[in-house]
Amino acid sequence: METSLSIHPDRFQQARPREYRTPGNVLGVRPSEGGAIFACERGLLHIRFYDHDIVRVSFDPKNREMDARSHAVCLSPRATNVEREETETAMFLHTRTLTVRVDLSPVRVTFLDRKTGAVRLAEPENGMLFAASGEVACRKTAEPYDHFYGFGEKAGFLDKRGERLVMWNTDVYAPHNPETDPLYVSIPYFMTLRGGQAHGIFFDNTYRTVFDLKRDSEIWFQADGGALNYYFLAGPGPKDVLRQYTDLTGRTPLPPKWALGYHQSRYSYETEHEVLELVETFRDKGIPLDAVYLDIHYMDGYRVFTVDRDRFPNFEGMVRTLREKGVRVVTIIDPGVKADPEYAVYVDGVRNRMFCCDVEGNVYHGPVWPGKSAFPDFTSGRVRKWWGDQHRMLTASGVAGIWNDMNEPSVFNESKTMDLETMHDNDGRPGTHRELHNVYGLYMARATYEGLLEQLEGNRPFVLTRSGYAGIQKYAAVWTGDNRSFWEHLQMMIPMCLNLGLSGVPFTGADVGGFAHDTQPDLLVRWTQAAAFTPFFRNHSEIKCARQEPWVFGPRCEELVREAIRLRYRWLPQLYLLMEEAASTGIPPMRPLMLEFPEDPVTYKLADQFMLGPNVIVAPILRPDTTHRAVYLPAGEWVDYWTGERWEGARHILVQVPMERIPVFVRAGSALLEENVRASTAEPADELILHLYVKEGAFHYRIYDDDGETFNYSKGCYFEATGAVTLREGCLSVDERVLCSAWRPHWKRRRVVVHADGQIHTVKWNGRDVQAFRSGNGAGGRLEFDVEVWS
Ligand code: MIG
Repeated sequence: METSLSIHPDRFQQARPREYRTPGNVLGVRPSEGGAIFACERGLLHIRFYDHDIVRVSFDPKNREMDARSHAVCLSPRATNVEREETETAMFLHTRTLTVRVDLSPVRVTFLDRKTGAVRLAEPENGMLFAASGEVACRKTAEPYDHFYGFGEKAGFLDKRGERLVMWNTDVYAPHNPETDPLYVSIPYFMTLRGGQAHGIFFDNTYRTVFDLKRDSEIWFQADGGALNYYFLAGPGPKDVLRQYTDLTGRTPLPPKWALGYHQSRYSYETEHEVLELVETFRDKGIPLDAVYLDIHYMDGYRVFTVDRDRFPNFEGMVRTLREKGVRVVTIIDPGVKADPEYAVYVDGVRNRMFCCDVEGNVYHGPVWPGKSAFPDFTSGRVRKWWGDQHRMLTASGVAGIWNDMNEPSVFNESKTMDLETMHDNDGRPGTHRELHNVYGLYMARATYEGLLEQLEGNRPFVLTRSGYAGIQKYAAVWTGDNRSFWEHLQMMIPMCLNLGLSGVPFTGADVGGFAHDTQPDLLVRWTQAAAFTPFFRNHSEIKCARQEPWVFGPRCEELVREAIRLRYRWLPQLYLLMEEAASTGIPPMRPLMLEFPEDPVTYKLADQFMLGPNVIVAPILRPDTTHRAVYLPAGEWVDYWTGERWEGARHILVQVPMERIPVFVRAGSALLEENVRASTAEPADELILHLYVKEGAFHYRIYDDDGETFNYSKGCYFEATGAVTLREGCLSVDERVLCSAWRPHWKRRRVVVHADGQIHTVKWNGRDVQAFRSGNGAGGRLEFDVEVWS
């Protein structure tokens, strides 16, 4: 807690400007593969295209060419046709879409549109800087109407203009305020929206980095060490930037279906009996459930890869019983290994040099849950393999997913992490913790993912992580850490997940109900309703606060929470379809409106509502005692999911929201998939419901399904169909085509529900007339009919 003393005038000193140096003039240029190398008076500038619309810039004051290795980038440069053009004063590198101009005296880098010659991103004079301390910095020209998104996991609102953001993975239990920074995950990447067009910068530097977006006319990004190494992603649309960024750093593999169900957690469910009873209660009460989490109490004295046999005498049996009930178990694993000479993991780790050491070779120890602990050096492939292998004792018992916590790494000391001089092997290129701190969590998640991949016999791993760096999406889902049961934190969940999604991480969510602080029934209801539409959906709360399972506040609250969870299960095929698209495009299911409507300035800061896919707007209630809210509907026609009422967009509307509802709007001229609700995803869905929100004209839909569990889909074993829907003068026709039927979905019935606002006199399905019946009442005219399941 601070008092007014902290703003005493004597304490307020302007930071002294650093003694920055500049590269000076270019002395010589030579062409290099996919680009060129510029020898400057001080330092070396290396430019290389990774594709026609992705270009890497690396300036190193120590004259090193660009480093071929990256902790995040998995794209090898694609063969790109680069034309070089030299004038007296500048060198131009052209691809078919992008031009990089390098002015020679002094050196300066500008990105331009190849076709129009328009400047996409400019640098002021002295745009590249470095200091004797090893610091590097870059300045770029900003426009007054620029908006900035991404930056991974950040508190506060959607548009980061006016902020100064730090990347240094940090365990923050409290507070999570709009100004709390940094948090657990560092993704030194952002997207600029400039007058409807977008470009991206990925500053691939693992040292502590800072992004200064406070100034009107320029932005800064700066790192404590390493090279000034960044990628310019040319867009031109925001979705193009996301595609380019995820081309570079990878995409989330399709998760198992169960990972998209409802998950229940608590710090901690402490005994076998408690866990079994918990699951029984879900089943008795008809509340769907796919996973239960075991927090640190399941271990023996917080020793990772052990089980407390007093609390869980028949751990394997418990996991098996739960699995039979359709519920998976996810166990927590922290990086800290208890320093205990009678504990095999520690002994083995010390003897085989698996732990981080100082440069002289002494194991680094720091206090965490188990007391004095050592920390595996995940930057080494050898250690990752060893760590991955440890999971066998869990996977052999049937554990289906792993939850990586404390992997910033968090240490209970003054600096909150390991000593900065601690060394990492970094696969043979040793570096300090100062350099590699930000990738510790990334490599732990990778070790876990790769271990599970080997052990789960062809089933898709599920890893949840608290910490990460750019590229974390390849290995894990990310939850936003220790929030609290505050309405403000329900509000903050939306921009936090949206910016993670814009940073390449689609599989995200917050602790539903709030982790710390006692939740309240109305907050739990509203939170569950909102989170039913976030990709990761887990209720979690801490040891010292009130319990928050769906039923603890009595029957009324239980009923509302159950309905919200059931709504999630209805929507599962839609979410799965969107996850499948995210896996191939990088575009997240949960997205800000600006991603779909980059030309509409009303969407630029909008973060109290979001989209699920390209056609659904979700506008949760984010305040107590609120039964109305304003919803912004962008241009187009929108259909109220609950009432069928139609709204012309490009305006705000006021909607009435009773406690049992969450406002949802579907774009007219699009489709939605639903299934019958089940106790868990382990039960096959019997029925697929295709909702067609029609309007005069035509649109397409897509259906996707696979076994939901294995990687067979990647070998072609999936189901895919597309449909073309046309409505003309009361005649509706749908033509559906199966593109792949190597996988046979479980659906036994197929229902089509047509939401229209006018008379439909004829319905044709694949050219044949069908008899549809009218259903529903109120504003929405609905027609329903069944069609044959694909044979
Ligand atoms: O701060 O394992 O964010 O979800 O329940 C304690 C106990 C360490 C922090 C995680 C939280 C988890 C808790 N952990």
